[in-house]
Amino acid sequence: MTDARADQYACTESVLDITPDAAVVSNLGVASYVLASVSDSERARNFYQWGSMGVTTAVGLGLAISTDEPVTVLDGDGSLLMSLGTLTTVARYDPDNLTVVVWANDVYGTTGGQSLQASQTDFAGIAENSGLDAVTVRNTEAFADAYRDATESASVTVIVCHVDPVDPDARPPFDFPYIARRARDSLSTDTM
Ligand SMILES: Cc1ncc(C[n+]2csc(CCOP(=O)(O)OP(=O)(O)O)c2C)c(N)n1
Ligand SMILES: [Mg+2]
Repeated sequence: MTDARADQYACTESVLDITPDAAVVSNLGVASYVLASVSDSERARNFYQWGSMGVTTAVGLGLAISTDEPVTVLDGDGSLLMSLGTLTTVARYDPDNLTVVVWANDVYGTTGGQSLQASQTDFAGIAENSGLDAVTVRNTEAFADAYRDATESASVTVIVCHVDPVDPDARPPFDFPYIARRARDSLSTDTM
C-alpha cells in the first residue's frame, strides 16, 4: 500500500473554496487549529469544537438535520474511533446536506502525537458497512475531487483523508457559547 499523504492545510482550504457557505464543524484540537489557520477569523460558520472529543460527527449530523444549508464535518481519526456507532446513526438519517471528512493522521496529534494503534483500521470500510458512501484519499487533488463529488451527492459521503500530522500555531476563539451562538445565528433553521 502506498504511504502518500495529503496536506491538511490545503485540503481544508479546498473545503472553503468548494463550499464557501458551508457550516464547518471541526474536531477539537488540530482540525480546528488548521481551520482557524486558513479561515477568515470572522467566519461565523466555523463551528469549532473545544474539549469535546468524540462528538464532532454527531454535532454535524444534528446541525445538518436542523438546517437546509450545507454542513461539513472535519473529524479526527482518534475521535471518530471513540464513537464509531455515530456512523450508523448518520446512515439512518442520511441528510443530503452533510459531508463527513476524517483526517487520518494515525495519531492523537493534539495531545502530542501518541500512536492511535489503529493504522490498520479501514475507516472507509467501517463507514460503508454502516450504510454510508465512503472514499479514501491520499493526496490533496484527490481530496478536492472527492469533496466536490461528496457535496453534490444526495447521500452522506465519508471521506477518509490520510494526512501527515501538523502542529499549527493558530487558535480559534476560546469563548464556547460565542462560537456556538455565532454559528447557529448564521444558519437558517426553518426545518426546526
Ligand atoms: C474524552 C476526552 N479524552 C481525551 C481528551 C484529550 N484529547 C484532546 S484532543 C485528543 C486527540 C484527538 O485525536 P484525533 O481525533 O486523532 O485528532 P488529531 O489531534 O490527531 O487531529 C485527546 C486525546 C479529551 N479532550 N476528551
Ligand atoms: Mg488523529
